[in-house]
Amino acid sequence: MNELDELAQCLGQGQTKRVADLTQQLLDKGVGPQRILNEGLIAGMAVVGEKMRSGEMYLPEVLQAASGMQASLRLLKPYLVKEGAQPLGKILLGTVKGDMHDIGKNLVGIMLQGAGFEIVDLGLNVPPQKFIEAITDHTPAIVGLSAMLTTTMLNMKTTIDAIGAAGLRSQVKVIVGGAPVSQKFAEEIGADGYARDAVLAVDKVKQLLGVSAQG
Ligand code: B1M
Repeated sequence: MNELDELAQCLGQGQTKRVADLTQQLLDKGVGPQRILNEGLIAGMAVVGEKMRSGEMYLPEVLQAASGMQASLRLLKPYLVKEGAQPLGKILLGTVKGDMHDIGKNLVGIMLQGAGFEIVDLGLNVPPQKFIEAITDHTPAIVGLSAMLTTTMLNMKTTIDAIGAAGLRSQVKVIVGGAPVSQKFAEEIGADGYARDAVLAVDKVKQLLGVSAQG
């Protein structure tokens, strides 16, 4: 088995330390962080998702896998983020109210930071009021909402509506993403953009802010 497959397998088995060690070994060997992410971590997490759906894996085991992913992402982050560049704009990020999934949102934050944006991360389970306060405090150009459940994705609309009711909607563009979210849903709830993954989120933010692809 190659080390990327082993990384995916160890992630699914909840071997946090081994996941971190393998990530470091792969980086030391010069394997690119995007490959480690896609062929190791995301591939491993997809298997975890399938096992969760089929009832083969339970919540504590999924949490353990998530902790391995977070440990590995901490090691990958410096390789994915360009330090010292002048920020291209400020992005407010958060997982909407009721939703405890933050790995995808964290990855979106890392990729945006890597592309030169300043990130204000409100974390997970963020109520609309907290987004409103943060827009007032930080004046971001873009607000990014993440949701991973078909139930909590509805809170994206609640959040966008609350931003509108607070009179702040014209000050920010809103992008949405997460496994159950689609372009159609984004349009229905009045978001300005949708991105399927973290790389496309960078493209969408650049497009909305008129920043060149190289920028
Ligand atoms: Co949860 N969970 N979970 N879970 N979990 C899913 C989402 C699920 C699909 C699993 C399944 O059944 N197959 C399912 C949702 C079903 C549905 O609603 N349709 C599910 C369920 C049911 C639940 C609970 C209800 C389980 C229970 O309690 N019985 C519960 C809900 C808790 C809550 O939120 N209130 C629950 C809990 C958890 C844990 C806490 C144990 C853990 C999360 C830990 C954490 O995040 N810190 C967890 C995990 C890990 C998963 C799976 C296995 C993996 C999610 C993940 O991290 N993927 C997931 C199954 C799956 O997705 N295959 C599942 C890796 C990550 C890199 O991808 O998050 O998709 P992802 O992010 C991508 C894109 O979506 C996109 O870019 C990211 C990077 O490319 N993206 C954006 C995300 N946000 C974006 C924002 C953007 C743009 C793009 O712009 C702003």
